[in-house]
Amino acid sequence: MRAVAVFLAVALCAQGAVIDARDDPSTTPFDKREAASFTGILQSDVLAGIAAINQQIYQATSAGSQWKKCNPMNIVVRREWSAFSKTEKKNYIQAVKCMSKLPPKTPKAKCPGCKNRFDDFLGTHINQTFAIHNTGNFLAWHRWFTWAYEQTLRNECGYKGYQPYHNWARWAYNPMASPSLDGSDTSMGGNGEKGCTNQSYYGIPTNMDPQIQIPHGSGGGCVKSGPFKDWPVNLGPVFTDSLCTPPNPYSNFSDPAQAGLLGLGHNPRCLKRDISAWTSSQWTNDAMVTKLLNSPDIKTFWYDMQGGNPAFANNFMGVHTAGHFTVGGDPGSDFFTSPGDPWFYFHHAQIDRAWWTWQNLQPKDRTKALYGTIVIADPTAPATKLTDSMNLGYAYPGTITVEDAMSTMGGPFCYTYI
Ligand SMILES: *[C@@H]1O[C@H](CO)[C@@H](O)[C@H](O)[C@H]1NC(C)=O
Ligand SMILES: *[C@@H]1O[C@H](CO)[C@@H](O)[C@H](O)[C@H]1NC(C)=O
Ligand SMILES: *[C@@H]1O[C@H](CO)[C@@H](O)[C@H](O)[C@H]1NC(C)=O
Ligand SMILES: [Cu+2]
Repeated sequence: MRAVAVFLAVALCAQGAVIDARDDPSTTPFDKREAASFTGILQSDVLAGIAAINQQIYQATSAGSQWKKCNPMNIVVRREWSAFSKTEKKNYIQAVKCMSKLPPKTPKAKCPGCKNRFDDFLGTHINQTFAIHNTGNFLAWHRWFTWAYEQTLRNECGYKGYQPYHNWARWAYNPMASPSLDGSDTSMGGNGEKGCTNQSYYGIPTNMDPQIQIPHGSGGGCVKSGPFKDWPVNLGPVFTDSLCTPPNPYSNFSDPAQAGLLGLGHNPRCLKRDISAWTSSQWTNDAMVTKLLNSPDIKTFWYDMQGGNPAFANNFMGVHTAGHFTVGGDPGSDFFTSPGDPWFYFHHAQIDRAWWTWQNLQPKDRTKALYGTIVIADPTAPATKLTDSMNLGYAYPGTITVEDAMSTMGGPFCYTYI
């Protein structure tokens, strides 16, 4: 238990020991409360801090054999990008670029457009899109996917650190000021140049039937500054919201010869972004994230994260879609191809952190809580089971079960968030 005590102390300090005197939230108007979050401590981070402590206590007291494999002595910590030193940032950036220079492991016949190791992950995500979004395995699969990407940065590109995340609420009112998107040489690149100006909005869920219309921001064109200005985007689109994206050579859904290849042809182009504070300020602010984390059950959490039920009605985007459309553009606006923008992994690490927080607010009841079916947005399909197997195609070897991915201290994992 001594180790736990040490961990708790560390976790408490890291969460910010100084809780400043703030206005009573119940009497502060909504907009003022939001502004206060900037200088004070985020409610969603307080919940994450409680979750970090709960998880260690739960694992120590009830997950006996697992605790021997993963405990505060060997657990690794994922941090926000703003907590990385300049050197740590440069090392991460260098490793991501390295992945784009290593040869792909996916056979050409399976993914003609996969040109590098980074594309292996993107190709897998495109190929499995209908089985991993709006499904019961959505969170588990993406937890594993993000972890496998982190492992690949470390094992194949010499990276010594861990996957950073983007704390949505912290930058919700000005995402372009976040160190991951400020365009500096220690960022993941900034906004795109002004472009795609013949398009006035991006429609959620689709341009044809928009429930929400995201106004065109100040970008839309290629990212032309920062470390990712020459970043190659090779695959997709499949379902992009950017009308300025040329079609993939394989994009005919009614051609049986293209089945299994949709979006996987070579379509080389620049990385485009249209960073949207309009989106992040409304749906990834601290109040929104805190509400999500206070979901009473997995069904509520699952729907709330992905745009409510029915999705995107009631002018509600949910943190998942809103995070993607915080960068938008191409490939960011295409839920098949979004991992073609390396910032994807910052967003999905935060998705994972939100799930981890929710789980560990009540670890006994929630660690294995599952909701959803095996087919995208199809409630009539068979329910996802803890015993269902998952794979990452050619991106990463092996299979694990959904159950293996329910805890960040179980299965192949041993990490926490600060
Ligand atoms: C906008 O311009 C792009 C070329 O930059 C073109 O491909 C696209 O079809 C245009 N969209 C509309 C709605 O006119
Ligand atoms: C898509 O494939 C179908 C079936 O092969 C074919 O009839 C159709 O013409 C194709 N559409 C386009 C736009 O090429
Ligand atoms: C796509 O999925 C199918 C079916 O699971 C699999 O056979 C194929 O190898 C996958 N292709 C890629 C590029 O991962
Ligand atoms: Cu995804």
